[in-house]
Amino acid sequence: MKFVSVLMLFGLLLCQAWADTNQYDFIIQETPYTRLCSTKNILTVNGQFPGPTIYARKGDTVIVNVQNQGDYNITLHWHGLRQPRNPWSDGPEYITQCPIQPGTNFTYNLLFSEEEGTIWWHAHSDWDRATVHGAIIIHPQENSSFPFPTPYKEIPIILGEWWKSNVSQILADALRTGGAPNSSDAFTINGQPGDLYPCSSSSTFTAQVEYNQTYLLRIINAAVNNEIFFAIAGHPLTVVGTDASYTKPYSTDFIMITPGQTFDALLLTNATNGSLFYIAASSYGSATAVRYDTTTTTAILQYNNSTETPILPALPKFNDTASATEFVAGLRSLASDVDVPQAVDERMTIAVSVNLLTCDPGKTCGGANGDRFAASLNNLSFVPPTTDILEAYYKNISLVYGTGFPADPPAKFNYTGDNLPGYLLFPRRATEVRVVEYNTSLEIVFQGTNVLAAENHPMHIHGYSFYVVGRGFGNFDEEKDPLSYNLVDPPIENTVGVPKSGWAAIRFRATNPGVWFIHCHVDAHTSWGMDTVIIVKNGEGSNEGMLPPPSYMPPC
Ligand SMILES: *[C@@H]1O[C@H](CO)[C@@H](O)[C@H](O)[C@H]1NC(C)=O
Ligand SMILES: *[C@@H]1O[C@H](CO)[C@@H](O)[C@H](O)[C@H]1NC(C)=O
Ligand SMILES: *[C@@H]1O[C@H](CO)[C@@H](O)[C@H](O)[C@H]1NC(C)=O
Ligand SMILES: *[C@@H]1O[C@H](CO)[C@@H](O)[C@H](O)[C@H]1NC(C)=O
Ligand SMILES: *[C@@H]1O[C@H](CO)[C@@H](O)[C@H](O)[C@H]1NC(C)=O
Ligand SMILES: *[C@@H]1O[C@H](CO)[C@@H](O)[C@H](O)[C@H]1NC(C)=O
Ligand SMILES: *[C@@H]1O[C@H](CO)[C@@H](O)[C@H](O)[C@H]1NC(C)=O
Ligand SMILES: *[C@@H]1O[C@H](CO)[C@@H](O)[C@H](O)[C@H]1NC(C)=O
Ligand SMILES: *[C@@H]1O[C@H](CO)[C@@H](O)[C@H](O)[C@H]1NC(C)=O
Ligand SMILES: *[C@@H]1O[C@H](CO)[C@@H](O)[C@H](O)[C@H]1NC(C)=O
Ligand SMILES: *[C@@H]1O[C@H](CO)[C@@H](O)[C@H](O)[C@H]1NC(C)=O
Ligand SMILES: *[C@@H]1O[C@H](CO)[C@@H](O)[C@H](O)[C@H]1NC(C)=O
Ligand SMILES: [Cu+2]
Repeated sequence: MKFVSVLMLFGLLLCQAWADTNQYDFIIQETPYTRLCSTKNILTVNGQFPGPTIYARKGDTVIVNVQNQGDYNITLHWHGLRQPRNPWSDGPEYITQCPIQPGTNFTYNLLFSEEEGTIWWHAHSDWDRATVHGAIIIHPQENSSFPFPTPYKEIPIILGEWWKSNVSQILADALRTGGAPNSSDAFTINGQPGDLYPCSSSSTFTAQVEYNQTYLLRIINAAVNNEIFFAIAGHPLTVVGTDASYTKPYSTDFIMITPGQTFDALLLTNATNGSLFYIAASSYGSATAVRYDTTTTTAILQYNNSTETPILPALPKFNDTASATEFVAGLRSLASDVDVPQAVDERMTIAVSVNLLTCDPGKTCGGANGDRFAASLNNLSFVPPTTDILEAYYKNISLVYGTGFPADPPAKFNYTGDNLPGYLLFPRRATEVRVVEYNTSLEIVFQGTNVLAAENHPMHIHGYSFYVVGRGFGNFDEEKDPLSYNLVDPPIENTVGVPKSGWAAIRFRATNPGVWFIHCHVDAHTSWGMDTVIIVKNGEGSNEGMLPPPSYMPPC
């Protein structure tokens, strides 16, 4: 009798697990799309731009079968998904896998754990993510609820960036000449540039809303190279989450969102006067002397089928660092008892720089001073290997990477000083990783520098979310700055905007073994080498080691 009931219980659990296992088929293909008066083929998933939304509940497992029917090598990444012990499905090309080559398939296993809220998926090969991306919406577990009254409806807002010409060509040209990639021709909201661009007004995204309801906006910055200011005319927003982690409700007239980040925000539809309201976004471009796309994308918030002329919100100016800073300073995690490491086993300082590489003799390159643009972390400009680092680590294949990524900048200098010496411009090219023991309590201070050009860099870590315990301008002061850390309720993020000419300090405990990419989420900077990798070793316990690889990984 007892035996039978145990079996039944097991059966129920299996059923439960099965019911929570969702499967998606993603077909990568070239699809014609018309924007800004011209038609071109773009790479899509299932013909959609943005791509399909993945829905999950906290703790689910989701399987995504990818068939590459396009002409390019591609990989997909599940941005902000911790993937406990499972770097095999993380996705960055030549870091955790070799690409899915045209005409082949690969299956990703998405392991959801602590995340609840909004994250997203995107291609992680070259700049394919410009059009190959979509939302991942993680609802509370069955029978649990949001930590705020259940919203009436949800509205996804995916911010993107559009080039009239072939994005692969933009990247290829930039890498060939060493110059800056052409800036985009438009921003998009849910794939549409909006009324302020030619030929776009008939296809502007419109959110139909009812009066006096609360909507949950799931805002994702999928733009390739731009941080973005976002606002809705006449409607303040209440931020309740970022990067799939809840925040204390925070009322604001606008948000600043870096590439890679997400915000969940509540919108109360309180307009009574019959207007139409623009939802609008434009660049926060913090570097001087860099050409940004300064256009504004719009969507429409419409009540009662109103057809008035829409009202534009007041967005901060593209170079308004003060507004960007003020917004970010207000973010706090919801719980005040979050598990922030109070002590640190290991501290790293990572200097984040835009650099130059010497042009080949006798040639003139497209970067500053006739040299090539480059970028670095701790003066190392990352060179992607041709075999993926995860495989090399797992199988002990030598000469793929080194373990010499330094815990500190190789030479201290006045990182945010003016008129820095010229030798700082030229980094060393290498494929170096940092090896970290399991369960290390790690602090990383990302120190922005004024080498070549200072700007805000959105630093992203795969396989982890982290506590953003401090941010500031100027050089990080090891004595003074930790005194003002927030070790009580810092926001939990997977991408942190390191202030222009400033620093950001993060903490996390290294309990997710694997090979995890760390990089600036501005793709131009990623391509220039503003990247590195941490390898977190296995722990001793039975649940502290990397999962075995799946039976099939794409070959190099
Ligand atoms: C990819 O998957 C599809 C559908 O499961 C299958 O028909 C096809 O044969 C697979 N292709 C390859 C190259 O494995
Ligand atoms: C949710 O609640 C319903 C009704 O009380 C119950 O039947 C179901 O088993 C619960 N689900 C979970 C996952 O607890
Ligand atoms: C886009 O550019 C890439 C890189 O040069 C090239 O391989 C590809 O054929 C181009 N695609 C189209 C549709 O022209
Ligand atoms: C990039 O911009 C330059 C200058 O405007 C233009 O000549 C070139 O064709 C552009 N490249 C692409 C791929 O559109
Ligand atoms: C708005 O809705 C709330 C509850 O949902 C209700 O209490 C309130 O009276 C409504 N206000 C108006 C002006 O309809
Ligand atoms: C409606 O309200 C908005 C926001 O309060 C305001 O900007 C706009 O001018 C008003 N429109 C009319 C027609 O009164
Ligand atoms: C909605 O309410 C907020 C205050 O909570 C106010 O600032 C805003 O102007 C109102 N919006 C409209 C369109 O009336
Ligand atoms: C929309 O209609 C509702 C009632 O149907 C009204 O209370 C509200 O003021 C209207 N809002 C706008 C913006 O027209
Ligand atoms: C808006 O238009 C649709 C379609 O014409 C209609 O069904 C709906 O009732 C209208 N809503 C309002 C609030 O007038
Ligand atoms: C922003 O740019 C404008 C020119 O467009 C300039 O006048 C202003 O000084 C800049 N502000 C900052 C804070 O750099
Ligand atoms: C670093 O440079 C800044 C700006 O030029 C200057 O104000 C500061 O005094 C310098 N700090 C040191 C330690 O030299
Ligand atoms: C595609 O990936 C394979 C395996 O790494 C590589 O050999 C090949 O050069 C790649 N093709 C392109 C166009 O990058
Ligand atoms: Cu950057």
